[in-house]
This record gives sequence, C-alpha cells and structure tokens, in this order.
Amino acid sequence: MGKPILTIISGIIFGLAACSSPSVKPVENGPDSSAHAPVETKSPNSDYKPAFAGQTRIAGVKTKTPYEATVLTSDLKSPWGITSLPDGRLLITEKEGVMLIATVSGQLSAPITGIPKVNSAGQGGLLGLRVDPDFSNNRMVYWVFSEPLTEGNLTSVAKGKLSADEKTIEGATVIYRATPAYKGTLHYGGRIVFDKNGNLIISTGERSDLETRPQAQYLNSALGKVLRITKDGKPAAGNPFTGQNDKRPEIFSYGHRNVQGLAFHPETGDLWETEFGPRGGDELNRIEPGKNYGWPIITYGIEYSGPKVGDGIQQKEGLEQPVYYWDPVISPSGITFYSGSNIPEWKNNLFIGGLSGMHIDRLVIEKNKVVGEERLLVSEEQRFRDITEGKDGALYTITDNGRLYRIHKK
Ligand SMILES: [Ca+2]
Repeated sequence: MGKPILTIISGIIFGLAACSSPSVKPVENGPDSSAHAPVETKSPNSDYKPAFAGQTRIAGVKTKTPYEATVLTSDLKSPWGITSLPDGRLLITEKEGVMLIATVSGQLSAPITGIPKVNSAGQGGLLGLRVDPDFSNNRMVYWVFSEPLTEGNLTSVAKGKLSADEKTIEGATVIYRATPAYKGTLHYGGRIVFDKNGNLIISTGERSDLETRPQAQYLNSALGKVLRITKDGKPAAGNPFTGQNDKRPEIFSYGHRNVQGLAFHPETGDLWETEFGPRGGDELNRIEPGKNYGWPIITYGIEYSGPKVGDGIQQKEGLEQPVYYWDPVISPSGITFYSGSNIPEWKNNLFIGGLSGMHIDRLVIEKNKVVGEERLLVSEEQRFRDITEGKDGALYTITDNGRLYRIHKK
C-alpha cells in the first residue's frame, strides 16, 4: 500500500510545481520513471527566462538503487584533482603543490617529489591531473597548475614520469603556458582530460577581473578557453583556428568564464564542460570545436554586486546556449560521466562536484538535453572539488576539507 500512496503524493507535488514553473517537464521514458519537483527551491537572482524548456530547474529524480558513501580518509589537505591509476589506486593533487597516491582503502602515500613550484594563493595551486593512456608502459603524468612568473601568474601544463618507486616525478617539464600572464590569483580553470586521439583538453579561466574578462572573446589570448594540445604542448592537428592569422591554433572553443569541469560522454564521445557563472549562471555546455560560448556577452548570471553583466542579455545569434544552467549557483567543479556497472541506473549520467552547492549533482541526460536532476550527499555538507569513476565502477570524490569518499552500491 505504501508505495502507490507515495507515488500519488509525489505526483501531486510535481503537478503543483509544474503549475508555478513553466520550465518544469516530466521525465518521460527515462531511467527514472517517477518525476519529482525540481531540486532547486530557492529564488533565482534575476528574472531572466530560459531559452528553452528544461534549460534550468528540470524535474527532480531519485536513485532507486541503495547506495552509500564511505569516507576513506579525512587526511587530505585541500585536494583539487583525482584520477585513477591502472591498478585502481588514485592519484590526487592538493592545492598547495602536493601530488600523492591513495589506495581504495584510504591509505595515503608521502608527497611525491619533483613537482615544480606552484602559486597557491587565491584559487591557484596544483590543479587537475591525468595519467597517460599508455601509463602502464610509459608512467607519464600530466597536470595543470598556476605558475608564478615575474610578469604574473598563469595556467600552465606540465608532464613528468612517475618513478618506479613512486616517490618522485622525474624530468618534470612545462609543456604549455596559457598566456598572457596576469597579476591576479582567480579563475585559472585547471582541468585536463585526454581525448580519444591522445591529445590533451585543457580548461582555462578569464582571470576574473574586468580588465581581463574581455579576453574570453579574444582568439589571440588563451584566457577563458578550452584548449586542445598534444602531449608535447603543441596545438593539436585539426583544431578550428589552425592557420588563421592572429588566432591561436591551440584554441578549441571560447567565450568561457572559468571552466573546472571537463568530461567525454562515454557513448556519444562528445566533450562536455561546466563553468562557474557569477551570481547565477553556472553552465553545462556541450563543446563543439570553434564555437563561442558567450561569456561575457550573454549570461544567465548577474554581477556579484547586483548589476547586469554588460548589456544584460541571455541570447544572441552566433553564441551558444548552455545545455543547462543554475541560478542560484552550485559552483560546479570536477565532473565525470558514469560508465560503470556498479549502479546500472547511473549509466551515462553526469556527476558534478558542487562547491557552494555542497552536494554531488547528478544529471540524467538524453539526446543532449538534461531530463532529470538529483542532489547526492547533501547531508555531508562538503564542498565537492572533483569526482572520478574508479576502475571498480564506484565513484570517488574529494572535498575541500580533505575527505575522500567512495560512492558505491550498498
Ligand atoms: Ca555561456
């Protein structure tokens, strides 16, 4: 008797929500057949309207599979990036400049030596990381960091070989610098993923200040971009602006504010991205080469101090609309699609570490549209910085105050 009644009640709640918010639509034939009210209940910061139904405040969904999140350790210090080693252990960066290895039972190695100096002031530090697809043979590690130069700080990419005893990175070399440098410590971007051809996708930010913000639109600047480079830091072959005068050949897409989420969809192979908006206007985008994602010309956010950004417009021809946006913000940091079999109903869903949101955001995506949203681990009250799928099909996530969680089937 209990289940049908609950279904009826949730149907009524959903019906009421649908009346008050035109952007809500039920999940039809999705992996979750029961639709709920949107997970966001707070008022937005502006009266901006979405460009299409379902672009924000989509119907809520709930995971049916019993799952739990286990704290493996609380001894990390401001971890920033996490990725799996081939044997299932986890390679982790900490903001202050440390790289280390964690076992899946939460044992931490000593800091790995040989990492070049980072500027960890503000939002800087040792940031995203990935191991080479051929790591088992070449032991190469690639990472992003905020590099201090005399003319200012910048987002840089380095690589080096993890020694056989795992104690040091040998031959660390900076392979790419996202110039120009700037004397600020905000909006470095900092994620890194490999594409299927073995090139590196790197995200940057526009360095936050009004002085540098316009560079997100400049094709002769690496700020506010998604970049595609080789393992040697050269522009990857086939990039959209190759051979064009005064345009950087390493640019893959532009018009971004501060990108801390990058992931490839396991089935379509498309590149997806999340970026921070100002007050409102966090975005999820599907990235296509050469396209302009709009910042700071169009945005669903307003300035932190209250006024509109620029002309206060949200749509413009030639500028891409986000697939989804959040207002208020959740501060989307690291992201991963789920491709494992541990929790089959999560297959191809996107998981987003929310900082100010203090939850893991789960998005159900069908045909490149968001059709359902769920907040996980809300009661943990953590700022989730990055998330990755382990070799065992569990999700592993790290938080600003030093926790490493394993999320898995109960
Ligand atoms: Ca945008």
